Amino acid sequence: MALDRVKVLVLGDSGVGKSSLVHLLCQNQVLGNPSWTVGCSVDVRVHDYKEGTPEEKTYYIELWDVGGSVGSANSVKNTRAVFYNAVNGIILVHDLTNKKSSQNLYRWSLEALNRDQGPTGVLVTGGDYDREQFADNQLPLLVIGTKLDQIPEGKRHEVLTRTAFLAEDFNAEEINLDCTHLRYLAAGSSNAVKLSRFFDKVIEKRYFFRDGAQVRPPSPPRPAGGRQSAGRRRGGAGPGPTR
Ligand SMILES: Nc1nc2c(ncn2[C@@H]2O[C@H](COP(=O)(O)OP(=O)(O)OP(=O)(O)O)[C@@H](O)[C@H]2O)c(=O)[nH]1
Ligand SMILES: [Mg+2]
Repeated sequence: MALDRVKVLVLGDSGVGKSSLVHLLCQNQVLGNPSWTVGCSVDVRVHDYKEGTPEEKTYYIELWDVGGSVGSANSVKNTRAVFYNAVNGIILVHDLTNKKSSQNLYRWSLEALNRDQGPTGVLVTGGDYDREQFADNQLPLLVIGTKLDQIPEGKRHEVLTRTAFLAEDFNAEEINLDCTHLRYLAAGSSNAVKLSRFFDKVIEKRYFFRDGAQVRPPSPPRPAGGRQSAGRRRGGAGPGPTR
């Protein structure tokens, strides 16, 4: 039986670790030797909505890993715009060792939400962020900081305080991790719980709610003694990596 699916964009500057993260999420493996993503690469994670409850149901989460090569030139942005249709959620990825990559998340999100242009077509934000631009945003967002392993112990507090503010700006939960180790997303960990909550939210917005009102009841309960399926992933699905 075909599963319902949702589309989640994975956005951020080139080199922050988007492909590494997606590989971890979908293949449950560390990506050995990543190269630049050209265009977009799609991979799929199998997610159990409300796992362990009577409403549990399995969905495909399509993760659209958009190459982060710089470009706010209209031609580059227009090329990326084809990936921004019918999006159900966005994972914003930044490199904890690189402040600029954090700042640029404002631009990435505004670009994907198509709010970065004034009526004149001029870019409204030059890195300056206006909270109001997100006031009516309904799309679930998640902020993920990578390369936690590269932050010296003594600087962690400062860096993590900064990223907490960043996530607050987006009204999003945040996860900070090292994409070169599986343990950061281990089943049952607080990161895994946050991730699962985010995907549940994306599914709810897509399938169960419109403008805050329920449009479709959650699926009927499963028979008692449902499957054990924590953090399952499906390999090699979707159009596959483009590299
Ligand atoms: N130490 C460390 N290295 C990481 C981490 N995440 C990613 N990297 C490395 O950072 C480099 C870039 O990672 P990618 O996953 O290719 O980055 P990307 O965001 O997909 O880049 P583009 O495809 O160009 O947009 C690779 O060498 C990764 O191995 C991390 O958490 N810790
Ligand atoms: Mg990539």
